[in-house]
Formats: sequence, structure tokens, C-alpha cells
Amino acid sequence: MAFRRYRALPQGEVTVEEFRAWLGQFDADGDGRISRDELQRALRSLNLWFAWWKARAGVRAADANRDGAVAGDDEVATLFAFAQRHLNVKIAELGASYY
Ligand SMILES: [Ca+2]
Repeated sequence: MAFRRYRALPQGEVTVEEFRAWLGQFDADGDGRISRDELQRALRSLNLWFAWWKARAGVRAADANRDGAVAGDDEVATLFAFAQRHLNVKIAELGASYY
């Protein structure tokens, strides 16, 4: 995939809905799941360092059913929490239930 332009995350605080919408554009094969490769592309678009490592860590943290991808509301919510802790994404309205 060459120089496709991705929508950036909104500036300032990000809600889980915004995060999910942003993440969805990296679902290259459209299967509704974010694989490690797809997450890596997402993190690269944020100009994050160590995108490969962070994608691996993010999927590992969020992939509750161990199918190798982030899928479903619960796993996206966990990834969202991971992004807040490790990727310096500012998160709005993060409920205690995500922990
Ligand atoms: Ca996918």
C-alpha cells in the first residue's frame, strides 16, 4: 500500500468512538478486525517510534480471545486504554469499566 493518506486522530482528547472510527480506516482487508500489521500501520501514521513493537504489545494487551487481532467493542476498549497509557493518546471519558 503506497501513499494513502489517513485521517489523523482528532486533536486534544479522543473519545472511544473517535478512536474506533480512526482505527477502522486501517482495516485494510475489511474483516472488522485489526491485525498486528494493520495496527502497525495505524501507529506509523501517528509517527510513533517503535511502531512494530508497540503494535505487537497493543495486540497482546487487547486480544482477549487470543485470535491474533483486535476485534469487538471490548478489545477495542482495551486497546484504547493501552493507547492512553503507552502511546500518549489523550483519552476523553474513559470509564472505569475499561480497566
Ligand atoms: Ca482486518
